[in-house]
Amino acid sequence: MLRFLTAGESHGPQLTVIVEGVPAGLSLDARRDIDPHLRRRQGGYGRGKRQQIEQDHAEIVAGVRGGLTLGSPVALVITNRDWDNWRGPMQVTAAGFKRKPVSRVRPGHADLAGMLKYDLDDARDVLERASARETAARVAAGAVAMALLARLGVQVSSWVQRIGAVAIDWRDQVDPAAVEASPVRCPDPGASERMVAAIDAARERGDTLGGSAVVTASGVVAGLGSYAQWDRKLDGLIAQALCSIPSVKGVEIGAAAAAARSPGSQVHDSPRYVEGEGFRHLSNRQGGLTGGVTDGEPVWATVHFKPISTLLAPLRSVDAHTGAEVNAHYERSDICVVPAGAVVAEAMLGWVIAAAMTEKLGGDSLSEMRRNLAGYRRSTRRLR
Ligand code: EPS
Repeated sequence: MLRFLTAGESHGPQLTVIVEGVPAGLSLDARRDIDPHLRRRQGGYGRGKRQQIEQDHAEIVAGVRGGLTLGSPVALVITNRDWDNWRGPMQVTAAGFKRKPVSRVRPGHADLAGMLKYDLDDARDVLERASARETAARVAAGAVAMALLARLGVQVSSWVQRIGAVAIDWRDQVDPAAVEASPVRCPDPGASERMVAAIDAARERGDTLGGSAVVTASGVVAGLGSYAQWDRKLDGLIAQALCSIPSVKGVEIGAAAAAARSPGSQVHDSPRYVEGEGFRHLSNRQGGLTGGVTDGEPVWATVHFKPISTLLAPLRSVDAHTGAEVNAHYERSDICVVPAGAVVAEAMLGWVIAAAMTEKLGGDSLSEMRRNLAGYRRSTRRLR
């Protein structure tokens, strides 16, 4: 079983990730396989000043020897450079600690719900962990999954479809170079410019913007997941993983919203048998998933992000200590995180697919997985 756990506060010393169940024999190098994804997550037009402080790098501290995974847990550490500025407020020990509680909770942030849940009188105790900083740890875990997926013929990618009111139509072919070249990870240069202008205008107003990103996994074999039990359906697992990303309030598998508006005759993907290739579909509106099981087409989903909840022009809110109506707390913030969120969505989709492949193919060693994949592919090409 593949699983990962993360720990770390946004302004604490470091983020820590433990990835368990990585097969033995996978070549893994942090600078080659993980850091480029961390860098992509840090980018994107509309980020705040924090990203000028951090230069995320993952250090592998367990589970790899001589460049190859051992089959034991892989442990990773990402240092928070900003810790140097927060040693006082974030100190671990009690002696000499002075608390300056944050009580003007932000609408749309976990501040208030977290204080109520854990009986805390300081929103900082909540916001340090309910921070998108945690997504750096997820991207590191996802990068390990993607290193495995690359050896199993799967590629994961993403692109931004909407920022605020600026959107482009859905497309099934996207030039990855155009996405990487865009400051907002949008493959259309004209729309990219309009998105950048929309972010600038939001910044001027002291406001924030959300949007939507498409995330795709290609090269996925048919038969991952299950139609037999609710908690093993892969579409459900993908939706959970993507919806758990901070700011995400909605996930569509395939062309779900369009399907809801259309008659059945225009929605379903007809299968065909292609000699030498096996079963294929003439279209892929179902997002590569039928009945909770992959059908051999690329898996794709659209992730909808709400605008982030820390606004320079603060929203009216409440002081959690006094109950008085006040302006919400503000230190500094991002304006738009959709481009970065798309990279996090890649990590989460890659993670779920890698976990499903490990379950299907046996995950003790990479050689075992590759052998089983080759045998499985042969059997799925047969017309019975
Ligand atoms: C975040 C607030 C900002 C973001 C942070 C998430 O951090 P700070 O409070 O230090 O300015 O930059 O995101 C990251 C640090 C990151 O690496 O993505 C929040 O409140 O969620």
